[in-house]
Amino acid sequence: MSRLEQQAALRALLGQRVVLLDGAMGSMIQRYQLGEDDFRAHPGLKNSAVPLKGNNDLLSLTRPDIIEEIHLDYLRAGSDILETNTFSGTSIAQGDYHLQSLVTEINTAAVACAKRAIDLFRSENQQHNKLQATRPLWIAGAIGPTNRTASLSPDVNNPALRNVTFDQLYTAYYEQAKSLCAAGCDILLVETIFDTLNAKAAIYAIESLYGELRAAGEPTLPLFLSVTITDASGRTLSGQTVGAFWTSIRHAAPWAVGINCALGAEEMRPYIQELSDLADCPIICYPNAGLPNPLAPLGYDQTPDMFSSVVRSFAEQGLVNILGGCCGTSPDHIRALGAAVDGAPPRPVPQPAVSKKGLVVSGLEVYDFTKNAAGFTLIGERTNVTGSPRFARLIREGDFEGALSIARHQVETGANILDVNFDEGMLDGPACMRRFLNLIATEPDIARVPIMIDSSKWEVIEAGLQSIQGKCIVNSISLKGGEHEFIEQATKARRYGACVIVMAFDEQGQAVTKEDKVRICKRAFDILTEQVGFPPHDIIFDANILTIATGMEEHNDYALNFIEAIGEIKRVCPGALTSGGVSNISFSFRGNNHIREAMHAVFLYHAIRAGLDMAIVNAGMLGMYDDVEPTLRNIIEDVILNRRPEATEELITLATKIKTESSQTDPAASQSAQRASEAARERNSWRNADYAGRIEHALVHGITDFIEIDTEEARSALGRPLHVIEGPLMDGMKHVGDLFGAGKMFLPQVVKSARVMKKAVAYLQPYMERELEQENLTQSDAATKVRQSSKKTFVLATVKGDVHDIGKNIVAVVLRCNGFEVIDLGVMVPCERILDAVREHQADYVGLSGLITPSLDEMIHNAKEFERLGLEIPILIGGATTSSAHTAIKIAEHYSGVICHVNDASQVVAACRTTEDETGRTALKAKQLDVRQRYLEKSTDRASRLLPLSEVRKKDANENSANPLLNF
Ligand code: THG
Repeated sequence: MSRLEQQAALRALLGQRVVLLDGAMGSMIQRYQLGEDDFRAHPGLKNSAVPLKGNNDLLSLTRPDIIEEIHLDYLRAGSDILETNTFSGTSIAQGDYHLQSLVTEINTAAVACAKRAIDLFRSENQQHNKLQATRPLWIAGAIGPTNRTASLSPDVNNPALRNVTFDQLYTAYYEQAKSLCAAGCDILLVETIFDTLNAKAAIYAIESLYGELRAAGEPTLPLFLSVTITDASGRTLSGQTVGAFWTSIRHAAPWAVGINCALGAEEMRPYIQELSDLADCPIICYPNAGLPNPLAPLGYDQTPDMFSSVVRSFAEQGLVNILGGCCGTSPDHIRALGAAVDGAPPRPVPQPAVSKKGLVVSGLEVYDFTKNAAGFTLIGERTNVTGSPRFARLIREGDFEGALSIARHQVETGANILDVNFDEGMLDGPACMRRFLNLIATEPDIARVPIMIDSSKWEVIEAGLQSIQGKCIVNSISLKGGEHEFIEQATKARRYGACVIVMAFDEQGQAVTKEDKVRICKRAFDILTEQVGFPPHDIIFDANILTIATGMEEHNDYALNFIEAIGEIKRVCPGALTSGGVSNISFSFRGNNHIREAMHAVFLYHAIRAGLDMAIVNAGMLGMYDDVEPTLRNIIEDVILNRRPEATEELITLATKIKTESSQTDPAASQSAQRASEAARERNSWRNADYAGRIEHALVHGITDFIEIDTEEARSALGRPLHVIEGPLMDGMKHVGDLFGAGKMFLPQVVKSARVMKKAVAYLQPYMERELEQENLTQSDAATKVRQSSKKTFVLATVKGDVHDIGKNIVAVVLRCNGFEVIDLGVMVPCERILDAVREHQADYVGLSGLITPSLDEMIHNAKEFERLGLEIPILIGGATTSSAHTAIKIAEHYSGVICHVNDASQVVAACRTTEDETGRTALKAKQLDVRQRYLEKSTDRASRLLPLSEVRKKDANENSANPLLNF
């Protein structure tokens, strides 16, 4: 079959029944119990300096027989679509093994394995089962998320930092997608998306590739996108809701969109429901077999029957079109799934409903223009170096954190969207844009809203587009530089998934008359919809709000021209929206905010009635038409609508009068100023609580402003700095942990809490050191003097064979925030290096992290080595597949020192405390012994009655585990 026939067959099948994907690759590979040699069986790999075991993508080159066999097993189980063994097939992921140069080979070999499996499957059925031998099958090239996030900072002290750029991701995704396409797969599947900005880079890369294919007259491939919802709050790792994710990637026009991996099928249900309600394309869903459980025979909680009965209900409810399994699933799961959904109708793919055709943008959350109750959208203007002297000063002085507070204030006072502008000669525009947007991304109460990237320089806009995971608004493009440039910029904006503001400019300059405004907008509209493929609702026209009441007669019609153009533009450009920069109108009255606010209120009243959809305004300073004093309002109305030529003169006279009066009376008399100060009072009411309440509020809301004052108050009340840490600070963090666990906070918020904690501990640090000095002086004991610092040292490592470190890095952050000295040895750390570091740094604790199941064995090996060498240091165990049961049963027995499992990063400090004192240690050891004994009793029982030993031995593993972040 040709590619196009393959695609037609897929569409047809999607209309007939639920299509079956395969299950996990990693778990199956684990059953073969491969060793380092298996991963090196290739000329280029023999002498690798890094251990390669665990780099499963290599097996397509070194043990293609195994990969083929696994694919074949899935085909026999009924899979319609095979996923290639290329989850880590980008130069970024392979970089961990110094194997960037093998990317093309790895992807090519992986597709070949899937193809050979299909050939084998067809030939084994050729004789006896024609139906099986001829059923259509597809190969989906799997593209994982890489192990870096473009929207999160790897360093809590530097929230603007990123360890990967959009360009780097673009290059890596492009290379992988190109290899997969060239090798002949049928579908591209960008999966396990934990950061939408990563996915947007993948989409951009794939779109570039498809552009080349189209130019060469070749067909493109269907694109599937699958996100993973890691937080109990229903958010992605980088903090987006399901709706915000869909809004951010919708421009890719995926063939299918869905959810995979994460917490297990049952927990996924509300999010699949949500996505199914939104998406006008097929839904793909492949959950884990429940939660990782290294003690379960297959490494995960759910048996094929349990798994398929939950997932079947998705099909019964009409929520899904493509079903399969992620971590912990096997051909048996897929076989059971196939039987369970046999005969179930596929979800009917909805046509985009009329109401869904409006403009929707997103930050961490969705902003739907059609659902705005006010019927009008406010865009905050103050984060603009030319529009706010204060913002400009903060940026010039490099105080980006201070500048953030302006953004926050705009959101708090009602901005639905933020306009961000760095167009000033002395600034490095792209760098400022990147840095500021990176900072915003780490502030969930600001990042909640969508961003409007405001610049007259395309390179600044592009820097902005590469820094935002949500769907943003480009402000602006125009025909000023001719059609070629216009089309080029619009095409790029679209590839980044943004909508655009089009200014009513053309090659001749800015449109002033109503006719020119309408004509230019219509010309732009036709180009965008017909040549660039822009949906009309993603186009916003700005017909130029120009300054009136300047004293020049030819300016008197400016406001009226704008207002009258609005309705006409919307009539000739159906579906498009309109916007404008309202504060421009009143520049003649600079310094007289009373008059300016009144002008804005009156102007907006008329513009909104004419159909204006949104405006760039000073969000906290908007008055209401009805509140404007009637005499003033009348004159302003005359000026705006140009009803009387002498009105401008009268307004100027009145303005002078009002200005003198107001400078004599209360300068804050304006109503909006009053409202703003009320809002400020409301915002600060938490300051009335006692210090513990205030500390808790600051931690939960991530507010650093007062934490030192409150910590000091707690210190003087409680006497000792340690009491503050162990009391109100730990209580607050516990509350944060509880909220996180309950899904009421999401990760970027927790990271902010950690920053508040860090500031408090840093404040207390000198007091703790002083206490220690005094102790030393009074005791004059040589041994106590040795330890000048109260800092405890923690050696942390992801164990050999494992490259996952997102969770481990968060643990490091939490520890550092709590005053620990952290020696982070990185990933794939052999036991000897951990031992060396423990000795060299005289460590107080060691933390072993791992995400994939084989790491559990490596941890056991570490424990044995520590024991052999007579160490007694507490060992902390963490990572997605680890558990307190596994730690108790399989690891603890090999070590006489204490070994403690840590469930998530928020608990690491508490775990350290447990291991510190004798009672905690004894209790923990007793509990572990009890768990171990009960398990032994049960399993001897079970082994003799239920399971063949071979089954028990087969342990499951997986690369893309359940929840890389909550665990470390
Ligand atoms: N259309 C589009 N984008 C725009 C504009 C537009 N972006 C910029 C601008 N115009 C809209 N933003 C502002 C921001 C601030 C002001 C005006 C427009 C403003 N600032 C006060 C001043 O300069 O007098 C600041 C005074 C102060 O804070 O002391 O008026 O039209 N698409």
